[in-house]
Amino acid sequence: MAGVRLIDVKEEILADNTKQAAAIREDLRRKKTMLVNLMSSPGSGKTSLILRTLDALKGSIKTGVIEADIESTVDAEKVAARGIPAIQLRTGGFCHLDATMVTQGLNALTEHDLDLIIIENVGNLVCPAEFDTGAHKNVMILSVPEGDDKPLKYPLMFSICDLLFINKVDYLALSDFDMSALRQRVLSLNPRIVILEVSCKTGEGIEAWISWLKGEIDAFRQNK
Ligand SMILES: Nc1nc2c(ncn2[C@@H]2O[C@H](COP(=O)(O)OP(=O)(O)OP(=O)(O)O)[C@@H](O)[C@H]2O)c(=O)[nH]1
Ligand SMILES: [Mg+2]
Repeated sequence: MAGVRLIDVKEEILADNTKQAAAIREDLRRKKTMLVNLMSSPGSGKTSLILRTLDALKGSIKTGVIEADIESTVDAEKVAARGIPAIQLRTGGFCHLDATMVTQGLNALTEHDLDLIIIENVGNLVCPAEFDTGAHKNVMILSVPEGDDKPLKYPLMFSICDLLFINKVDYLALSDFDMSALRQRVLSLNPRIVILEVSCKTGEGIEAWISWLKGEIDAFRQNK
């Protein structure tokens, strides 16, 4: 390897991203807009959860949504149909959002003076966990049909989140999903994570989520 210069590009990319994410967090703190980053694998219920959240916050918390997908505008259309400011970021193949992409979404929402912005990250349990988006809170969904072994396979995502939804609990009776094993696996990675069992189909657990979210927004506004 004599004479060969090694440049660790991944570390450089992540370091630049971390700096920009910190700037986003600070800027939004000044504007009193809380940013929540929602992550999960494809189809676990991110958009369903966002729609439930928007319905519950209507009239009390001014909310906007940044949708991110490799292709299509279908998720942003569902949000916009509720009269909520929505931006669709098309990543064109990238499997996660980074702070630069989030900045583009935020710039497109500035006119709305929002209390809360929710990011629906690209459906993926791996890459989004590595890139700080500038969010004040990171939350994730694991749905029952995906299985209780996912914390063993994708530990980073479970380690960095403040809250975990176990969605699609209406499927529990049809499945071998072991809730207590799942909880143990998650809590051994991240003892402080809040775990909520929900169903976006029946509405079970949504009230507990809204109460957690409103508490976090209050604390954020008081700069706690
Ligand atoms: N039975 C059941 N179905 C659900 C639940 N939540 C979501 N779904 C269904 O699961 C499918 C995927 O839900 P989405 O909300 O689109 O999932 P997503 O994570 O946004 O998907 P991507 O954006 O493609 O990654 C839809 O058919 C939903 O109706 C639930 O709690 N129970
Ligand atoms: Mg979606």
